[in-house]
Amino acid sequence: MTGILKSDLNPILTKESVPFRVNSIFNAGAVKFKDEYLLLCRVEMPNGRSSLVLARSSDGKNFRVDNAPCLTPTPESHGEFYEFVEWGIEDPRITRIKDKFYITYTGYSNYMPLVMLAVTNNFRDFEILGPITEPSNKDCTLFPEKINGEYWKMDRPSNESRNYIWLNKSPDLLHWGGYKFLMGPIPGTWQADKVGGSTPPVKTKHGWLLLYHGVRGFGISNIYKISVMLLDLKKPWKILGKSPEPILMPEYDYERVGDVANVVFTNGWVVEDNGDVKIYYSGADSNICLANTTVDYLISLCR
Ligand code: BMA
Repeated sequence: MTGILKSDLNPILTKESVPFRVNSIFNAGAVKFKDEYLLLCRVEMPNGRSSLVLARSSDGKNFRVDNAPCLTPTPESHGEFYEFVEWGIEDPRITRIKDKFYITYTGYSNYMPLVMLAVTNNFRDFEILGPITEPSNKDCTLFPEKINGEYWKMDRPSNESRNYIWLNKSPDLLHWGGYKFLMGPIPGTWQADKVGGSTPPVKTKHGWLLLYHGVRGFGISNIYKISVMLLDLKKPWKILGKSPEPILMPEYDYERVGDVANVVFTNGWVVEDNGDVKIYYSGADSNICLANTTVDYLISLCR
């Protein structure tokens, strides 16, 4: 396949697909686990605070949402870390490291958003490891293996005028340092105001491949689009190439109309062994959609 094909089934999940009362379902982390495709979806509850729920599929296209959330922002689930998630948990990204699945997600509270880390090996029991940034920071993805003996993550510290992507490293996934600047917005373009990492990086022989997002503000509204970049395998703070143009943008009603208009946003993809890629993205912060492409095509856009 050359190109990026939005599925005819889109949106593949909406609030009507959820067996309990929610305001919306969107921004899912994705993984293949025991021959099933799992989406770890953000559900915004009617009170406006988000939890995470699993949706399951055998073909990667037709998903069934579980009857109840698997992770909630409560004192029971988060213990000593509850203060960081009191206003909700959002936008999970899943990285498999050996036989464990690490989940980076946004903890939202009076302190503003920060990055939380949890780990699971069965998607039933989640051990909350705590915050791995200070606020304000989000859009965090972990690299799936050590590079030069250390773990690496990408995140996006921000304030009113700075929304730049940084890399940093850790010996144990909990203590982070060795900061490296990766990229910032590009004035006058579709990514003029904000950029952030989207999907966890995947190793290819040409480099680390990942999707990222860019934002441009027009008047009172922001337009979110998605693009792709390739990072050096040994020095991941070096960008080998990126697509100058977005690869996914809001076009259809289900991407333009919803709680937040004109947004396509992704935090999960499944890269198959044969090079096929399933991008799970959300339209207008209100649903979950699928786009199909290949690793080879994405790499060709970066070179
Ligand atoms: C980002 C995140 C996402 C959301 C996007 C568009 O800052 O909060 O959860 O999808 O904005 O509203």
